[in-house]
Amino acid sequence: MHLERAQFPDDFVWGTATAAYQIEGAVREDGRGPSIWDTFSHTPGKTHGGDTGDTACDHYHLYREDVALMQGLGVNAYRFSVAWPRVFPDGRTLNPRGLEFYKRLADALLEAGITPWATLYHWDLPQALQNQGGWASRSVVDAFVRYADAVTRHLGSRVRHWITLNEPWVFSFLGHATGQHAPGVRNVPRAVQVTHHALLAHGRAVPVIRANVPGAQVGITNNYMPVEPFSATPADQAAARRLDGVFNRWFTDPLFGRGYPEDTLRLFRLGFPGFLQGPLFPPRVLPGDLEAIAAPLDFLGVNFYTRFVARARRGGQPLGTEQVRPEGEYTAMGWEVVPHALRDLLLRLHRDYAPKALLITENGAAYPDVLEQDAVHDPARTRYFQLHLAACLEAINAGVPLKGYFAWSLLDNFEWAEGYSKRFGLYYTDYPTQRRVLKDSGRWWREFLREGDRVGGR
Ligand code: IFM
Repeated sequence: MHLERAQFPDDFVWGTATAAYQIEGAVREDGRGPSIWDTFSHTPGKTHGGDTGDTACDHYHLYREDVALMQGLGVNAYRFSVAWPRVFPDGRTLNPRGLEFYKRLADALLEAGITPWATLYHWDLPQALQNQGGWASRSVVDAFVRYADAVTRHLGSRVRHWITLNEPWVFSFLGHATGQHAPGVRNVPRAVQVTHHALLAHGRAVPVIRANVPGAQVGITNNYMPVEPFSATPADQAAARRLDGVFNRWFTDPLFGRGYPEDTLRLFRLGFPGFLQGPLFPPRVLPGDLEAIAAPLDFLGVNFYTRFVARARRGGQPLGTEQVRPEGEYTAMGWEVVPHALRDLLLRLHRDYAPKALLITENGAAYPDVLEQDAVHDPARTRYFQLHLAACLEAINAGVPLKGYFAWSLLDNFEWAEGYSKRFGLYYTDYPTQRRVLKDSGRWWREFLREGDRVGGR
């Protein structure tokens, strides 16, 4: 496979991504309050081995070193998230010391010639707001807008690129339906209501961010799960369509002014005869909500890892489908490696929604890395990146306005319910010493990005 940086547009954004709770540690420093992930990870049985983000990668103290690592890789952008509980520890009172950290981080990035891309919400809701109902309560929308306002007013002179939410599907459904993530609720109607509050919080924050940040570029990041039918039978096709509604269209149609998809609304209202009994759980949508959610975006952020192959199955299974796991390559998360699904997804998003720009805000893979004398040999991860970059290139060449790619992740970190057992980094994190070791995949990235410089790719 021939792949070089110069094949991509000159102004392509090349970055790595992380999130606050996954890397920062320092959970009690400078006035930070507890978040739902502190509570959840400290609850016995919720995370692998009882792991918590208390120390994580100690990035709060090592951020300068970490910026130097990015510089070493040759990236021109870095996507991080701001921890809401540092900024509003009790959900109400602004904590200027919390904001200072992000000012220092942004300054270090700018000095290093790396453009900061900030995500406002990557799953760490202040526990104080959860105590008032969290994302299930409509009052969270005002709280989020207030938070977005404070952060962008204070950081807007340094950070121009803003992502409101990371993966609303995940924090809505894994947080409130299956309970695998914080706050660990298992209540499907509540999860559906959460999706609406999340999208509304996003839409209401967009104009506020624009007003605070000169030349702002504002978007949202969805996790996309392309769903393919197991066979061409009408039953399997219908099953795939149902899941596509819940995974993908529910979170994209309203952003682009189409409201919630009718078939998924019907599913939530009535269920499907023979598959799912209803009535179930329509979200409460007030007049004006859908208009707010459809606030124009500068870009759509795409997190892509794998696809879902769906087969119809009556009874028992959620949404009348079961997942088929085809023969093939899988990562340590048990996720199938399917780069063609990324290309097809980008083509579809461009065709169906025509966003001004698309960015891959996360893509990457976990493998069981082993540190051997200061080296980590991870050829499968390098191949994963190469295959997915090739898929991006195919989409670009077919006319998709794909403007950037952020590798997940800069360094191994706290993988939520999986704790530290899953490693996604370009740098290996040796947690006992906090030493970072560049993996072979990171070396490949460094060469790839440098090569582009030599042939004039910047
Ligand atoms: O680590 C997560 C990240 O926080 C959100 N997207 C998926 C990644 C891998 O699971």
